[in-house]
Amino acid sequence: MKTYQTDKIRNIALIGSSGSGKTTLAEAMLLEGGVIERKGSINAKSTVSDYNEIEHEAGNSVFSTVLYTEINDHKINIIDTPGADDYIGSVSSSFRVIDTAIMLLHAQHGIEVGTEISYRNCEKSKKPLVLVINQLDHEKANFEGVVEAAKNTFGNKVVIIQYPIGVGAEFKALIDVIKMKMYKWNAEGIREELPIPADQIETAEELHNTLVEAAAENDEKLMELFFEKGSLDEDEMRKGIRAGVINRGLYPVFCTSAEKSMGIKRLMEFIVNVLPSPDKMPSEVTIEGKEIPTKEDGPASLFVFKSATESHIGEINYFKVISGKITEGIDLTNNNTGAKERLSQLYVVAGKNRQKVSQLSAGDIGATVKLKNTGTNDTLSDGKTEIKFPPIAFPNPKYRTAIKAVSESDDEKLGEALGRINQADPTVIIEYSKELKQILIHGQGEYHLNNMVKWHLDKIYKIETAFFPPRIPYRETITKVAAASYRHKKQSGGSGQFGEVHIVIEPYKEGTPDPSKFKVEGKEIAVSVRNKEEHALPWGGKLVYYNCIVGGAIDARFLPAILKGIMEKMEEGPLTGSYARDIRVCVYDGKMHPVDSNEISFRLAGRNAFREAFKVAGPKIMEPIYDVEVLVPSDRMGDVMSDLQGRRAMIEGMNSEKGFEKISVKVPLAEMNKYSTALSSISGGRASYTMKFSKYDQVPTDVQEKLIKAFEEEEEED
Ligand SMILES: Nc1nc2c(ncn2[C@@H]2O[C@H](COP(=O)(O)OP(=O)(O)O)[C@@H](O)[C@H]2O)c(=O)[nH]1
Ligand SMILES: [Mg+2]
Repeated sequence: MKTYQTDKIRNIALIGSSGSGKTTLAEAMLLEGGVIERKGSINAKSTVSDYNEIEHEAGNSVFSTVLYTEINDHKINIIDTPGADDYIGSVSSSFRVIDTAIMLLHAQHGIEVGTEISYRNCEKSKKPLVLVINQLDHEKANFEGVVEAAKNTFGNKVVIIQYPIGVGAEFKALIDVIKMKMYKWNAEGIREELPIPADQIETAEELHNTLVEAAAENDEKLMELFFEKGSLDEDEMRKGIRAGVINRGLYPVFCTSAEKSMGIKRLMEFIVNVLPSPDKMPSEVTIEGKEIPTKEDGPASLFVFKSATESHIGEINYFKVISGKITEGIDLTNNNTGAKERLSQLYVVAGKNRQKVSQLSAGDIGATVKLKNTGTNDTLSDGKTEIKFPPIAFPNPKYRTAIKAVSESDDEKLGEALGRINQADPTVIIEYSKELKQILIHGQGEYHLNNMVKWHLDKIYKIETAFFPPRIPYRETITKVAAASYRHKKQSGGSGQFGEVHIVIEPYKEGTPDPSKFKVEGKEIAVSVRNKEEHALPWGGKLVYYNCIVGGAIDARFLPAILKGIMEKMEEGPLTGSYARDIRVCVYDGKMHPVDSNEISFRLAGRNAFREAFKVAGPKIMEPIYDVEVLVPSDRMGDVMSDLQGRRAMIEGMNSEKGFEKISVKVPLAEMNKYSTALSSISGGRASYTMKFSKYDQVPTDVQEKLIKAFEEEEEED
């Protein structure tokens, strides 16, 4: 494998909805470049890109796959991304290292939800975009319809570079309005370059002129030239198109049939002739804000964007060279973990195929193995420069499940396996919840966790696990003032235990003045505050603790013990065992025994007094509420809305955007269990959603009663 200099490298990602043909297109590009000799197929489970067993079972891409191909002395690094929303994580990391996104549109379906999602990701990343209308050999292909829909969705940045002559079984040729040539495939699939036939000249010229104008618009000098000459030559057009693509003012449209390898070579030529090399794009910026130019003669640095454990090689790290040259055997420092790493083997990777290389230049993408302590998001550089590049921004999780090993003896193994799965896919987040007493895994959808994670645990790590619905992190609080006293007394042989406390509790609200008297059930209790402690609780909200003891009824040294007892109950609320929050407690009286009083007695007295008071203080259960945003095709709007209403959703707003409705709602977490699956079945997989924690709110009375009852039953069982 030869080494490529920075200006001979192009980095692209294939994005777009599931089924549009990304993996098949990648395969066709590898074949065209001679990287593979025969073309695999999705149906025969033999593509280079979908090489994981899980992808064979699923029938589509689950991971982003790094691939490369070669054409005209250039190397094209391709990242084939999965279309399904569940696997969005690897799309985020791909965007981090590529320079241009190539978005496939299915020639029959045009703009799908997956297209919309891909487009939004692309906009966020501010990367240039090229459109490819694929499956033009499909019997229901509709080129004009798809272009029209694309213009409606993406605006008039959409500019045709190629159009097909005939679609479906008739798709045998396309006309290219940069080259002003016709490409025709004969019965053997061999491409011929022909002049544009007479009946197409008018259309081709019209489109050519539109393209020339669009190209000229991006460069003042070209614009002047265009006015002078009335046209631009091929080189001038390329220059204008490149400028337009880079500043995202132009989305050129190409035509392919990935399945039949039509239009592939021309697309690859465009990628190397017109699309930017890594050094033409904005430089990477370190966390400290320092620009690192993509140059071969700079200091060696690289960024790890993916790490995975693969069956035959173990751990493999995929990286992009940010600056300088990475040579075989180079010694680098991992600036995130401090590890000194020797990169004794360098590879370029095409899915399951790997090729050793001796050097990779700035801007190139490669892989290495056997590093000691390096993973996704780490920056490695030569000792002289201690730089760190910002981590990849992964989307918030929106689906969670509890998990446990069927056999307790596998607990440790499970922990390790989950750690590795998180390394390979950082959108799988592992949480050991002390509060819920469960291991939770968070991810992007039911499929993501119940299938992808489960599959790895079963097949790779061989751990039998059970998945079940996670508990909801409820909170408890009170709504009115209440008083209680409790005497803890125990006489057993020698020394006994004695402690008595009298307390008043009331709801805590930010900014209310300290108490001087309470009215409890008609009685008035006057207090004077001697000491105040304000505790911000680790689970949110506050506990304010007042010492209002008069006349030394209880020694000050016992007050921490009383607080400890109260905290124990705050950690395990009286209604459902959930955390309590936002309460003021005032200890105003009590009794001591000269011999028997000790810390444990006051801890227990405090705990029990608090529990008694809590029960009569109008206790309420609070539940987490999430902001949920659903993107749904207009024709499925009604079904999605009525489903949401069944989930106690509060509608916050609705917006129409280009055939889609964006619904913003607040929904209790307890009602979001399996939402991704439900939404998918209501919308035929055409909707998507995001969710984010918003606040805690009181649950309705009927729900509260159910929860208390369930907790009591659970307690009895224990
Ligand atoms: N007829 C036709 N089928 C295609 C074409 N490209 C892909 N396919 C088929 O469409 C299905 C989805 O393709 P795949 O490459 O997995 O799509 P991806 O999800 O975007 O990666 C597979 O069955 C392919 O064989 C094409 O250009 N024409
Ligand atoms: Mg795929």
